Parts: sequence; structure tokens; C-alpha cells
Amino acid sequence: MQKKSPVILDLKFDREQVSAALKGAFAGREVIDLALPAHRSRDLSGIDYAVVWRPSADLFTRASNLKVVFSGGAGVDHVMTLPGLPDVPVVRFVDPTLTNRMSEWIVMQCLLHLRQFKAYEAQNRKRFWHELAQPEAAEVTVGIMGMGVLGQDAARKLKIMGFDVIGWSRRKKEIEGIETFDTAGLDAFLARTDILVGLLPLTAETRGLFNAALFARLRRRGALGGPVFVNAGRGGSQVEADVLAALDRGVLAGASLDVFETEPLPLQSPLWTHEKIFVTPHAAAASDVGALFAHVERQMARVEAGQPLEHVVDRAAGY
Ligand code: NDP
Ligand code: OXD
Repeated sequence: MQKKSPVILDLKFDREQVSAALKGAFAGREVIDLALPAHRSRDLSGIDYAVVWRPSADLFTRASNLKVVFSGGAGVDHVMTLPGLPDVPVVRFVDPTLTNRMSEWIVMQCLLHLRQFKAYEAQNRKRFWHELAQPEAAEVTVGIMGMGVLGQDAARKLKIMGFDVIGWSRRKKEIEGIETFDTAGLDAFLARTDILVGLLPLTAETRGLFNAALFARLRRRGALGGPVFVNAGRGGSQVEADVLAALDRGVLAGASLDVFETEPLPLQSPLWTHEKIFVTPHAAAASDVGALFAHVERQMARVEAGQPLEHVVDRAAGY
């Protein structure tokens, strides 16, 4: 039987999670974990596979014969812009563990805004007992920008919670019970949206998209008293100065941000303490490392059996 190619790991992930997941993973195949000192100067030429999350700048020079690059996450912007990325398939991480986590975060943020959690927290600090008006989910339209794997799952789960849900993507989708728009329908989509959810990849087209001009086109007279911005796609798609200005001027009524222009979010950023913003540290949907390795093993088995890879990035579109 032909010897299986080793697999390189260049993952800036929690070490304990990687070590735990490696127990029992990649049976019958050598694992070259570049986080281990013993592997740092190892010859990587002639190796077919690399699993990467924010890889080292010299990885592709050292691993010059890769046949597939696996992203350690659903997003691939961390790898698409790297110098020397070989012209081979780049495979995204698509798995229910990640999709479910993202939908939990999105549904939670929409509910926090619907149920005025920030306002109650402020009242609690003053020990002020006062019930606020209670809009229903059905009165609120959640508009999701990015109706891919994550956007579609979040849409279905928001629907179950009773929200009116609409979606926007490059190519129009047909999804039962959800009105959808393509890029030409952006104005109509925004004019209907009370809670704007960003689940877009970072590409040249989406960089800086969530800006003052876009916030100004959201529905103004909705049940929440003003539009809300929720972003778990990529921080490069939002203009943080515009988010802050929109909140301060009442153009936005609230925000939930999991991703930032600079990560980690700098200590001095006003986003940390803004009374209308929920901040989480790029933690909406972490990759389950065990599930990631199982996905990589399935895809390598497909290559070795002569079957096509799944979840391959469209290099021209950039995601
Ligand atoms: P998909 O590739 O499945 O979906 C991307 C969606 O965005 C598609 O609907 C696509 O349109 C749409 N899109 C892309 N570019 C444009 C554009 N220029 N104009 C309009 N629509 C566009 O990705 P996933 O759903 O799996 O993931 C989305 C993103 O979420 C990831 O790229 C990553 O950045 C982020 N993410 C964040 C995490 C976190 O913890 N915060 C965790 C995981 C992912 P079309 O359908 O027409 O192709
Ligand atoms: C991802 C992420 O892209 O965690 O998977 O951001």
C-alpha cells in the first residue's frame, strides 16, 4: 500500500485543545505540528497537506509541494492574502459544530437587543425597578448579509424564534419562508431591516461595507426604536469610527460585535465600554479542533480515493 503523505499543522490555536484533539486523530499518518520545537526546522518539501490558521509567512516557501491547504476555520482571509499561496485547492472548515455555535451567538444577540438587555442592566445598576415596553420578535425584521452556510442556518433558527427574517447575498437564494435579495436589491433589503446581521467573508468587495452610508439606509421606524448592527463575519468589513458615530447620533440604536478591525481589540478602544455595544472576543463560533481534524481526514481520504474535495474556496471570488 502507498505510504500516506504526512500532514503539516500550522495552527495558532489553543495548544491544549490541539494536543487533546491529536490523540486518536490522523491514524497511520505522520503529523508535523509546527508548534513543536522539534519540527520547526523540519524539511517540509514533498508534503501534500497543510492545516492552517493564521500560518507563518514562510510556510508556503518551506512546504513547496502542497496539494491541498485546509483552513482551520470557515473564513479564509487569513490565508488568501498570504504571499506564495500555491495554486492548489483551499478547503474551508464547514461543520455542524461551528454552524450551530454561530447560530447560537446570532440568536442570542438578536434576543438581547429585542429584550433590551443593555437598558435593564443600566436600570439594575441603579436598583431601578421598571418594566420597559416589550416588542415581539414578529415585529422585528432581521436582515442577514451573507446567506451562506452560516447565514442560512442562523436565518432558520431566528425564524423559529419568531423573527421576520430576510437575507442578502451575491447570488439570490430560494429559501422557504425567507425573502431574499441579491446585490441589486440592497436598498430594498436595508430599508426593511431592523437588526442587520453581518455574516460575510472579508474580500475586496466586502471590506469597509458596514459604514455610515449603509447604516443610514436601514429602517428607522421599527419596533426597536432604531436599527441594530450585529457583526460576526469579519472586522475588516466594518468601519468602527462609523459604528461609534452612528450609535452616538442615534442612527444605530445598538450593536453586537464579535470581530474587529484590529484583533485583539486594542485596550484603548471605546468599543469595549460603550453602553450600547455588546463585545465578544472573536468567539462567536470557534472551531472544534477534534471536528476540524475529522473533517480534514475525510477530505484527505476523498483525495486519496480519487474523489473531489468538498468546500473548496472559489479563488476568483476570494471566499
Ligand atoms: P459562505 O462562503 O458559506 O457564505 C458567504 C456568504 O456571503 C454567501 O452567501 C455569499 O454569497 C455572501 N457574499 C460574499 N461576498 C459577497 C458580496 N460581495 N456581496 C454579497 N454577498 C456576498 O461562508 P460561511 O457562511 O461559512 O461563513 C461566513 C463568514 O463568517 C466567514 O467567511 C468568516 O469570515 C465568518 N466567520 C466568523 C466566525 C466567528 O467566530 N466570528 C466563525 C466562522 C466564520 P453567495 O451565496 O452568492 O456566494
Ligand atoms: C472562522 C473564525 O473563520 O473562527 O472560522 O473566524
